[in-house]
Amino acid sequence: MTVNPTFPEAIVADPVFLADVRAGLSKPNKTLSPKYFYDAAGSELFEQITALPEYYPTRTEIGILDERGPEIANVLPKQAALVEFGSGSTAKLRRLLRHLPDLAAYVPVDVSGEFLADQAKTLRQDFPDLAVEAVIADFTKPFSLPETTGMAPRAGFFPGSTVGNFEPAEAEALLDSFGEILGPDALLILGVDLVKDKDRLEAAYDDAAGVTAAFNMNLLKRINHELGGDFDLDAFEHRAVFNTQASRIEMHLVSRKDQTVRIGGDSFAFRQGETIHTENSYKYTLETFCALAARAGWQTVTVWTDADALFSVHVLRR
Ligand code: AVJ
Repeated sequence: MTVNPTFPEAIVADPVFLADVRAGLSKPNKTLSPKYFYDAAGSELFEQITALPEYYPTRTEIGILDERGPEIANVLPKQAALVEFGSGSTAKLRRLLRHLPDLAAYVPVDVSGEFLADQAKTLRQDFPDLAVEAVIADFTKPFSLPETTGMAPRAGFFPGSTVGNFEPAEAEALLDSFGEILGPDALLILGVDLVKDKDRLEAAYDDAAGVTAAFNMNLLKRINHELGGDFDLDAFEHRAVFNTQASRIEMHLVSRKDQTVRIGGDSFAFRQGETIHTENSYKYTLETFCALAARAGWQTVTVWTDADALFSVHVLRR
């Protein structure tokens, strides 16, 4: 989204968003990319999701990071640069930083420049000795680390099971690319959600308060707002199912009736019950994830889980 600075209300359609929406809704099995969930409203809804009783990943991962902070500090070389791929909120990083007084630099990487600038500012206030070197980039594409990180040993941080948003083959390519970006001998600390009971998984993505439903529906709101779409929000509903075969939670928006939706000059027909597949969230076992990491050239140094084995934190080395 580009906001005209003179007229903050005048939203100029993002041509890439438009092209992606057109392409996704033109397929026989309609799709929209989960990366479009995160405008300001969507990011706020995601923050609310992380606090839901059903959504165990965030609090479980934070529990593991708190408990294992001293061990993470031991395995990280002194004066390392920590590169966070997609630095949504700094909540997890802040927990880690309490244990890492010797970190030379923190390099948050995110596509949202505005968000990054805000974060960097408050982090610098709270951790005056830490060099914060924000990089505006899409972490799924190659990018260079700031020169100032120089020869510092590198560690990557990829929490939140964001890796689960990628197809396993893409996740493998992504981890390989992280290795290329970080350079030889790097470490990578990442959070990975684990396979578990289907009911528990589905509840985490279809909460009683309807926050995840609102998060999913926000995609349609964005299309209406930013691309001039005319989605009737009452004519779609949220669905989350665990696809056991593929080992992934799938989120869909289901058309409640036969209908046609217009976006700009285009129209898209929906049959009753037809869905837009908006997100996959892959769930791994410790074995399947370690094998994926190994295929991407990463050796597992340590894996921790919580007592109920809901979530895992992996430390990998290239
Ligand atoms: C941010 C991708 C880790 O898959 O659990 C939460 C996104 N979607 N509820 C996840 C999400 C619906 C989340 N990730």
